[in-house]
Amino acid sequence: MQLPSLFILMLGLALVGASTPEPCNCGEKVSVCSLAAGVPGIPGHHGLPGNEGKPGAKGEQGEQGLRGTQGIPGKAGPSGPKGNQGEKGQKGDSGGSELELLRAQINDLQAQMEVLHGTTSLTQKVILGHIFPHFVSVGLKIFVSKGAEGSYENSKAACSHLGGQMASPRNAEENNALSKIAAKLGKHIYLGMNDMETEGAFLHLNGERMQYSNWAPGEPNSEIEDCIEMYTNGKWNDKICSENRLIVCEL
Ligand code: MMA
Ligand code: CA
Repeated sequence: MQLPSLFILMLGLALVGASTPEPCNCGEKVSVCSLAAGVPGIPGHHGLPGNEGKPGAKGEQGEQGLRGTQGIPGKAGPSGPKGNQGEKGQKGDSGGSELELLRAQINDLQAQMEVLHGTTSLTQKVILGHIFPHFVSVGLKIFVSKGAEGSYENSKAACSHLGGQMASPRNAEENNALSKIAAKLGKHIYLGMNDMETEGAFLHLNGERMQYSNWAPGEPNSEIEDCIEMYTNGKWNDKICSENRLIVCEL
């Protein structure tokens, strides 16, 4: 070791020995304390992910899927030996095998849709029947009732609470379907339409002008009767809105 280096080392050692370390009061002198204790190192990196877990138990076998659609035709086989020439045939229909294939696939889809429609309408009946002891389905509409009664405003609130609205038949088919519930329970039903705003101008709940009606003879006959009740025979009568009538909603 050369002399200047040795000198520097000696000087360094003397300085370290001379400094009496201060008592550590970390609350007040953070920088001094951390110097005395050594600067903390940079946190290490995250470890690598652990090994993969064991595979879970095998699940139960699922139900059989729906029948698939017809596949595209396979490749043509090798040609056979040449046959004798036949008689000339009649002119055939235009279009090729691709069109026939599409037709077959559409037929397939139609058959599958019929099966699906059957199962969904059955499921709907089972589920709806549990919630609503009285219901009738007509086109895309379903009239439902739990058998409870209420005023026009009560019924309106109850039906919107269900996510539907008061029964509002818009044609003879719907009116006939709804009348079956009235007849079965022997009760009158308030319909959704009313002429509260303008006497004689019956409106639907969405504000549309009423197009279809099935008034009983002589009805509507009163300015103070702003609501409509359906009789058990399906005919309509304008009626005050505060009576209690069978609550039937449409979904
Ligand atoms: C009669 C008839 C109706 C009217 C009710 C009121 C029973 O039917 O006049 O048009 O709405 O009375 O209760
Ligand atoms: Ca009336």
